[in-house]
Amino acid sequence: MSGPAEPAVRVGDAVVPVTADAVPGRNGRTADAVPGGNGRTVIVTSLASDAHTWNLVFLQLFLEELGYDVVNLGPCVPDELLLEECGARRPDLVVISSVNGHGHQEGLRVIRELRSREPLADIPVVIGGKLGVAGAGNARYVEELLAAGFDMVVEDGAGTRAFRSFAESLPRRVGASARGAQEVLGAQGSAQGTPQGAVQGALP
Ligand code: B12
Repeated sequence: MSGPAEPAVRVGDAVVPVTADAVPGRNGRTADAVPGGNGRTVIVTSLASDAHTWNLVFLQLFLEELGYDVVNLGPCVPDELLLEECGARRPDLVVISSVNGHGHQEGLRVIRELRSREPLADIPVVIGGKLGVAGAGNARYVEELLAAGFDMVVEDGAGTRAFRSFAESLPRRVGASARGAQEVLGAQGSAQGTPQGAVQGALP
Protein backbone atom coordinates (compact mmCIF):
# COMPACT_ATOMS: atom_id res chain seq x y z
CA MET A 1 0.00 0.00 0.00
CA SER A 2 1.39 3.37 -0.94
CA GLY A 3 1.88 6.17 1.59
CA PRO A 4 0.25 9.60 1.56
CA ALA A 5 0.71 11.77 -1.54
CA GLU A 6 3.82 13.89 -1.47
CA PRO A 7 3.09 17.62 -1.25
CA ALA A 8 3.85 19.45 -4.48
CA VAL A 9 4.11 22.94 -5.91
CA ARG A 10 3.66 24.12 -9.47
CA VAL A 11 6.83 25.52 -11.08
CA GLY A 12 5.94 26.86 -14.51
CA ASP A 13 4.18 24.01 -16.30
CA ALA A 14 5.70 21.36 -14.08
CA VAL A 15 4.47 20.03 -10.74
CA VAL A 16 7.40 19.21 -8.47
CA PRO A 17 7.39 17.49 -5.10
CA VAL A 18 8.16 19.66 -2.10
CA THR A 19 11.48 18.29 -0.99
CA ALA A 20 14.59 20.24 -0.12
CA ASP A 21 15.68 19.80 -3.76
CA ALA A 22 12.51 21.51 -4.95
CA VAL A 23 14.03 24.84 -3.96
CA PRO A 24 15.79 26.08 -7.07
CA GLY A 25 19.34 27.26 -6.77
CA ARG A 26 20.26 25.61 -3.49
CA ASN A 27 23.70 24.12 -2.97
CA GLY A 28 25.31 26.66 -5.26
CA ARG A 29 23.22 25.86 -8.31
CA THR A 30 21.64 28.77 -10.11
CA ALA A 31 18.06 28.34 -11.21
CA ASP A 32 16.76 29.22 -14.63
CA ALA A 33 13.96 31.74 -14.55
CA VAL A 34 10.51 30.23 -14.17
CA PRO A 35 8.33 31.90 -16.83
CA GLY A 36 5.65 34.09 -15.28
CA GLY A 37 4.17 35.96 -18.26
CA ASN A 38 4.58 39.70 -17.76
CA GLY A 39 8.08 39.80 -19.26
CA ARG A 40 9.67 41.09 -16.08
CA THR A 41 12.34 39.19 -14.18
CA VAL A 42 12.82 39.13 -10.42
CA ILE A 43 15.70 37.61 -8.50
CA VAL A 44 14.57 36.14 -5.17
CA THR A 45 17.41 35.43 -2.79
CA SER A 46 18.48 34.93 0.77
CA LEU A 47 21.71 36.23 2.29
CA ALA A 48 24.99 34.43 2.96
CA SER A 49 24.29 33.17 6.48
CA ASP A 50 20.61 32.33 6.10
CA ALA A 51 19.63 28.68 5.59
CA HIS A 52 15.83 29.12 5.66
CA THR A 53 14.06 28.22 2.43
CA TRP A 54 10.25 28.31 2.78
CA ASN A 55 10.27 32.10 2.91
CA LEU A 56 11.89 31.97 -0.54
CA VAL A 57 9.39 29.45 -1.86
CA PHE A 58 6.56 31.67 -0.59
CA LEU A 59 8.03 34.71 -2.36
CA GLN A 60 8.63 32.78 -5.57
CA LEU A 61 5.01 31.64 -5.74
CA PHE A 62 3.73 35.10 -4.77
CA LEU A 63 5.76 36.84 -7.48
CA GLU A 64 4.87 34.22 -10.10
CA GLU A 65 1.23 34.97 -9.39
CA LEU A 66 1.99 38.61 -10.20
CA GLY A 67 3.42 37.44 -13.53
CA TYR A 68 7.12 37.74 -12.83
CA ASP A 69 9.74 35.36 -14.20
CA VAL A 70 11.37 34.27 -10.95
CA VAL A 71 15.02 33.32 -10.51
CA ASN A 72 15.24 31.85 -7.02
CA LEU A 73 18.88 31.72 -5.90
CA GLY A 74 17.97 29.77 -2.76
CA PRO A 75 19.45 29.98 0.75
CA CYS A 76 22.99 30.92 1.88
CA VAL A 77 23.78 33.00 -1.19
CA PRO A 78 27.29 34.50 -1.12
CA ASP A 79 27.34 38.26 -1.83
CA GLU A 80 29.44 37.77 -4.95
CA LEU A 81 26.99 35.26 -6.44
CA LEU A 82 24.11 37.67 -5.97
CA LEU A 83 26.10 40.51 -7.53
CA GLU A 84 27.09 38.31 -10.47
CA GLU A 85 23.50 37.23 -11.06
CA CYS A 86 22.31 40.84 -10.96
CA GLY A 87 25.00 41.80 -13.47
CA ALA A 88 24.25 38.91 -15.79
CA ARG A 89 20.44 39.09 -15.68
CA ARG A 90 19.78 42.80 -15.07
CA PRO A 91 16.52 41.93 -13.30
CA ASP A 92 13.56 44.30 -13.04
CA LEU A 93 13.50 43.67 -9.29
CA VAL A 94 15.58 41.96 -6.58
CA VAL A 95 13.78 40.60 -3.51
CA ILE A 96 15.94 39.64 -0.54
CA SER A 97 14.44 37.61 2.28
CA SER A 98 16.12 36.82 5.58
CA VAL A 99 14.59 35.39 8.74
CA ASN A 100 17.53 34.16 10.84
CA GLY A 101 18.08 37.52 12.52
CA HIS A 102 21.19 38.65 10.61
CA GLY A 103 19.28 40.31 7.77
CA HIS A 104 19.84 43.88 8.89
CA GLN A 105 23.62 43.42 9.04
CA GLU A 106 24.06 41.39 5.89
CA GLY A 107 21.50 43.45 4.03
CA LEU A 108 23.50 46.63 4.67
CA ARG A 109 26.67 45.01 3.41
CA VAL A 110 25.04 43.72 0.23
CA ILE A 111 23.09 46.85 -0.69
CA ARG A 112 26.15 49.08 -0.25
CA GLU A 113 28.12 46.84 -2.59
CA LEU A 114 25.30 46.67 -5.10
CA ARG A 115 24.70 50.42 -5.13
CA SER A 116 28.43 51.07 -5.56
CA ARG A 117 28.53 49.13 -8.84
CA GLU A 118 27.39 51.41 -11.60
CA PRO A 119 25.47 48.93 -13.79
CA LEU A 120 23.57 47.63 -10.75
CA ALA A 121 23.05 50.88 -8.91
CA ASP A 122 19.50 51.53 -10.13
CA ILE A 123 17.96 48.05 -9.82
CA PRO A 124 14.96 48.20 -7.44
CA VAL A 125 15.79 46.11 -4.36
CA VAL A 126 13.41 45.09 -1.55
CA ILE A 127 14.41 43.36 1.68
CA GLY A 128 12.03 41.67 4.07
CA GLY A 129 11.54 39.01 6.70
CA LYS A 130 12.68 38.84 10.33
CA LEU A 131 15.56 41.23 9.94
CA GLY A 132 16.80 41.10 13.53
CA VAL A 133 16.10 39.16 16.72
CA ALA A 134 14.07 41.86 18.47
CA GLY A 135 10.62 41.01 17.10
CA ALA A 136 8.64 44.26 16.81
CA GLY A 137 11.84 46.07 17.81
CA ASN A 138 13.32 45.20 14.41
CA ALA A 139 11.53 48.31 13.15
CA ARG A 140 14.58 50.22 14.33
CA TYR A 141 16.54 48.90 11.33
CA VAL A 142 14.16 50.13 8.66
CA GLU A 143 15.48 53.67 8.26
CA GLU A 144 19.11 52.64 8.08
CA LEU A 145 18.33 50.00 5.45
CA LEU A 146 16.39 52.52 3.36
CA ALA A 147 19.14 55.11 3.73
CA ALA A 148 21.72 52.56 2.57
CA GLY A 149 19.84 52.06 -0.68
CA PHE A 150 16.94 49.63 -0.33
CA ASP A 151 13.79 50.76 -2.10
CA MET A 152 11.50 49.01 0.36
CA VAL A 153 11.88 47.26 3.72
CA VAL A 154 9.12 44.88 4.84
CA GLU A 155 9.48 43.67 8.41
CA ASP A 156 7.71 40.48 9.46
CA GLY A 157 4.05 41.03 10.25
CA ALA A 158 3.60 43.87 7.76
CA GLY A 159 1.63 41.73 5.33
CA THR A 160 2.02 41.76 1.57
CA ARG A 161 -0.29 44.53 0.40
CA ALA A 162 2.31 47.31 0.10
CA PHE A 163 4.87 44.93 -1.35
CA ARG A 164 2.37 43.76 -3.92
CA SER A 165 1.55 47.35 -4.95
CA PHE A 166 5.24 48.08 -5.24
CA ALA A 167 5.96 44.98 -7.35
CA GLU A 168 2.97 45.66 -9.59
CA SER A 169 3.94 49.30 -10.08
CA LEU A 170 7.36 48.57 -11.52
CA PRO A 171 7.70 48.99 -15.27
CA ARG A 172 9.89 46.66 -17.25
CA ARG A 173 13.43 48.01 -16.97
CA VAL A 174 14.82 49.53 -20.15
CA GLY A 175 18.34 50.69 -19.44
CA ALA A 176 18.20 52.89 -16.37
CA SER A 177 14.49 53.65 -16.43
CA ALA A 178 13.52 51.77 -13.26
CA ARG A 179 14.05 54.78 -11.00
CA GLY A 180 11.00 56.32 -12.67
CA ALA A 181 8.86 53.79 -10.84
CA GLN A 182 10.41 54.79 -7.54
CA GLU A 183 9.46 58.39 -8.19
CA VAL A 184 5.86 57.40 -8.93
CA LEU A 185 5.67 55.26 -5.81
CA GLY A 186 7.29 58.01 -3.76
CA ALA A 187 4.67 60.51 -4.94
CA GLN A 188 1.87 58.16 -3.96
CA GLY A 189 3.54 57.43 -0.63
CA SER A 190 3.95 61.06 0.34
CA ALA A 191 0.36 61.84 -0.70
CA GLN A 192 -0.73 59.33 1.94
CA GLY A 193 1.80 60.63 4.43
CA THR A 194 3.75 57.36 4.31
CA PRO A 195 7.54 57.43 4.23
CA GLN A 196 8.65 55.96 0.91
CA GLY A 197 9.45 52.28 1.15
CA ALA A 198 9.15 51.83 4.89
CA VAL A 199 6.66 49.15 5.84
CA GLN A 200 6.49 47.95 9.39
CA GLY A 201 3.88 46.54 11.70
CA ALA A 202 0.60 44.96 10.71
CA LEU A 203 -1.26 46.20 7.66
CA PRO A 204 -5.04 45.94 7.51
C1 B12 B 1 11.87 25.83 9.83
C2 B12 B 1 12.80 26.71 10.62
C3 B12 B 1 14.17 26.40 10.55
C4 B12 B 1 14.74 25.30 9.68
C5 B12 B 1 14.77 25.82 8.23
C6 B12 B 1 14.58 24.68 7.22
C7 B12 B 1 14.31 25.19 5.85
N1 B12 B 1 14.57 24.36 4.87
O1 B12 B 1 13.87 26.30 5.65
C8 B12 B 1 16.16 25.09 10.31
C9 B12 B 1 16.08 23.99 11.35
C10 B12 B 1 17.30 24.79 9.32
C11 B12 B 1 16.36 26.41 11.04
C12 B12 B 1 17.60 26.85 11.44
C13 B12 B 1 17.79 28.00 12.20
N2 B12 B 1 16.83 28.82 12.69
CO1 B12 B 1 14.97 28.72 12.16
N3 B12 B 1 13.11 28.58 12.05
C14 B12 B 1 12.33 27.79 11.40
C15 B12 B 1 10.86 28.15 11.71
C16 B12 B 1 10.33 27.12 12.72
C17 B12 B 1 9.90 28.21 10.53
C18 B12 B 1 10.41 29.06 9.34
C19 B12 B 1 9.53 28.81 8.15
O2 B12 B 1 9.82 27.97 7.30
N4 B12 B 1 8.42 29.57 8.06
C20 B12 B 1 7.50 29.49 6.91
C21 B12 B 1 7.79 30.67 5.96
C22 B12 B 1 6.85 30.59 4.75
O3 B12 B 1 7.48 31.85 6.67
P1 B12 B 1 8.58 32.90 7.18
O4 B12 B 1 9.94 32.34 7.08
O5 B12 B 1 8.16 33.45 8.47
O6 B12 B 1 8.44 34.05 6.07
C23 B12 B 1 7.22 34.78 6.05
C24 B12 B 1 7.39 36.24 6.42
O7 B12 B 1 8.56 36.47 7.21
C25 B12 B 1 7.37 36.94 5.12
N5 B12 B 1 8.64 37.27 4.50
C26 B12 B 1 9.86 36.70 4.62
N6 B12 B 1 10.72 37.32 3.86
C27 B12 B 1 10.05 38.31 3.19
C28 B12 B 1 10.49 39.22 2.23
C29 B12 B 1 9.56 40.12 1.72
C30 B12 B 1 9.99 41.11 0.70
C31 B12 B 1 8.21 40.09 2.14
C32 B12 B 1 7.21 41.01 1.58
C33 B12 B 1 7.79 39.16 3.10
C34 B12 B 1 8.72 38.29 3.59
O8 B12 B 1 6.69 36.13 4.22
C35 B12 B 1 6.70 34.77 4.64
C36 B12 B 1 5.28 34.25 4.57
O9 B12 B 1 4.43 34.96 5.43
C37 B12 B 1 11.02 29.57 12.35
C38 B12 B 1 10.00 29.92 13.44
C39 B12 B 1 8.72 30.38 12.84
N7 B12 B 1 7.65 29.82 13.32
O10 B12 B 1 8.72 31.25 11.96
C40 B12 B 1 12.43 29.51 12.91
C41 B12 B 1 13.24 30.79 13.02
C42 B12 B 1 13.12 31.60 11.74
N8 B12 B 1 14.60 30.28 13.13
C43 B12 B 1 15.34 30.96 13.96
C44 B12 B 1 16.68 30.69 14.27
C45 B12 B 1 17.32 31.52 15.35
C46 B12 B 1 17.38 29.67 13.62
C47 B12 B 1 18.83 29.26 13.87
C48 B12 B 1 19.82 30.39 14.10
C49 B12 B 1 18.80 28.29 15.07
C50 B12 B 1 20.17 27.83 15.53
N9 B12 B 1 20.57 28.31 16.71
O11 B12 B 1 20.84 27.10 14.83
C51 B12 B 1 19.15 28.46 12.61
C52 B12 B 1 19.70 29.41 11.54
C53 B12 B 1 20.32 28.67 10.42
C54 B12 B 1 20.84 29.65 9.41
N10 B12 B 1 22.12 29.52 9.08
O12 B12 B 1 20.10 30.49 8.93
C55 B12 B 1 14.56 32.09 14.58
C56 B12 B 1 14.95 33.47 14.03
C57 B12 B 1 14.93 34.50 15.16
C58 B12 B 1 14.63 35.89 14.73
N11 B12 B 1 14.92 36.31 13.52
O13 B12 B 1 14.11 36.60 15.56
C59 B12 B 1 13.08 31.66 14.31
C60 B12 B 1 12.08 32.82 14.14
C61 B12 B 1 12.67 30.76 15.52
C62 B12 B 1 12.55 31.57 16.79
N12 B12 B 1 11.36 31.97 17.17
O14 B12 B 1 13.51 31.84 17.45
N13 B12 B 1 15.18 27.05 11.22
